[in-house]
Amino acid sequence: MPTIDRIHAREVLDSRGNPTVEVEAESMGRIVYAIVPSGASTGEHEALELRDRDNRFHGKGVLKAVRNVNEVIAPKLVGEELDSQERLDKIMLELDGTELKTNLGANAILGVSLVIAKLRAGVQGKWIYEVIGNDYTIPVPLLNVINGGKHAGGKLAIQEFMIVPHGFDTFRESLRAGSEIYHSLKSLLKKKYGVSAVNVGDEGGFAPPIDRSADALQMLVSAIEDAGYSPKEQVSLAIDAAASEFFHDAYYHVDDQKMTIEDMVDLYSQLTEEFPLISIEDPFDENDFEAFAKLMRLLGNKIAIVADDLTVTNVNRIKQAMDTNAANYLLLKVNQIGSLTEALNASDLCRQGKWGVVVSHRSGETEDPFIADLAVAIKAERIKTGAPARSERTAKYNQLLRIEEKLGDKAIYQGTLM
Ligand code: 2PG
Ligand code: MG
Repeated sequence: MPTIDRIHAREVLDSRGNPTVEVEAESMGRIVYAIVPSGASTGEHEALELRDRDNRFHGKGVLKAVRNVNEVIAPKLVGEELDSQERLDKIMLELDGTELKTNLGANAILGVSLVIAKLRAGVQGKWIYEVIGNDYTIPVPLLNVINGGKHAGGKLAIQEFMIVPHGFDTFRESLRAGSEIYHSLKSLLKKKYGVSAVNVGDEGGFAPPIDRSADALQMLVSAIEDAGYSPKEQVSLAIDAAASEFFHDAYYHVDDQKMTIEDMVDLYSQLTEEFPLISIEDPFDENDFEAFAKLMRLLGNKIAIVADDLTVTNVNRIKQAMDTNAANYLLLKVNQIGSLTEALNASDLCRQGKWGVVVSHRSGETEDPFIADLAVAIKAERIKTGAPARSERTAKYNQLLRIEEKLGDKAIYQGTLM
C-alpha cells in the first residue's frame, strides 16, 4: 500500500484575489495539489475559516492555517498508508478536536482532505471520482448568470439568478445551451441598459442595474427564447436568495420593500407561478427552520427548496431540517464542514432522507475542479458552479465534459432523469 510521502501547504490566491490555502502532496513520485475555496455570504454555523487577522492582505492572510498543515497535520500524516479517506480524515478531526475546527481551521483540514483524495486517485492511476464513488451520474448545471446581493454592487437583493438547462440528453448539450443563453443575455442587457450592464459579479454572471427580482427572471426567459430554446421544457430557472444577507430588524429588505415572512412566501409563490422556477435556495434567514417549513408546505412537492446557510453541510443541522421538513434539497459545500468524509456523510444522510443534492462552489473559487468529480461520484442531481465564463467556474464545467466523455455510453445525465 502506497504511503503519503510528503505534505506541504502554501498561501496562494483565490478568484477574488484573496489568499487561500493550497496543499501539495506526494506519493510514489506522484505530486498533486488541492486549493480551498472561500465564501462571501457565509453561514454563521459554518466551520471556521482560519484567517491571520494581522496587517498582511487586510487581515485575510492564511499563514496560520498553512503552518497548521505544515507543522501539525503533516508530521502526523506523512508515512501513513493511503488506505482510506475516512481513516485519514479522522486523524485530522481528532487532532483538531473541536466541532467547528476552531483549532486548526477548516481551510487547513480541508486542503489536506482533498489532496488525500487526489493522491489516492493518482497512485492508482484513477480519476478522482473513481476513488470517491462507485456508481456515477453527470449533474445538471445551475448556471448563475445574473449576480446580485453580496456578489455584485447592484440593487438586486436576491444573490443568484440561474438558468438550469436540463432538457437535453447530455451534459455537453446542456452546457452549450447555457453558454448560448449567457451570450444572448449579454446582448439583451446591453441593448436595454447599456454596456456597463454586462460587467460581471463574483461568479461570472452579469451585474445589471435591475431593481426587481421579477424583472431579472423575465430577462432570463427572454434570453432563453432569444437563444432558440424553450423555457420550462428545456431550460428552467433557479434562484439563491441568500436571504440572511437581507434580513435585518425582523424584515426582509427586497425589491425596495420591507417584507414579512408571509410577504416573502407570497413573493416566492408568485415568482414560481409566473416563471419556470424549479429551485429556491435559502429563501429565509439561516436560523428560521419554521419559515422554510412554511414554504415547503406550499411548494415542496413542486420545486426544490434548497438549504445552504440553514444546514451548512453539517449532519446535525441537516437532521434538524429533516425533522422540521424545512427543505428537500441540500446545497453541499465541502468547505462549510471542512473534510471530504463529513461532506460524504452529509450526502449519505440526504439519500436516506430522500433529499436531493446540489454540489456547490463558493463565490471565492480557484482553478481546482475537485467538486466536479465529487458531484459525479455522489450522483448529485445538480451542480452549482457559477456562470459558463471565468476560468475558476469553467474549470468545473470543463471537468464534467471530460468525465462525460470518459464514461462514454455509461454516462447518465441527470437531466434525463428529471
Ligand atoms: C452561496 C454561495 C455560492 P458564497 O451562497 O450559495 O454561490 O455563495 O460562497 O458567497 O457563500
Ligand atoms: Mg447559497
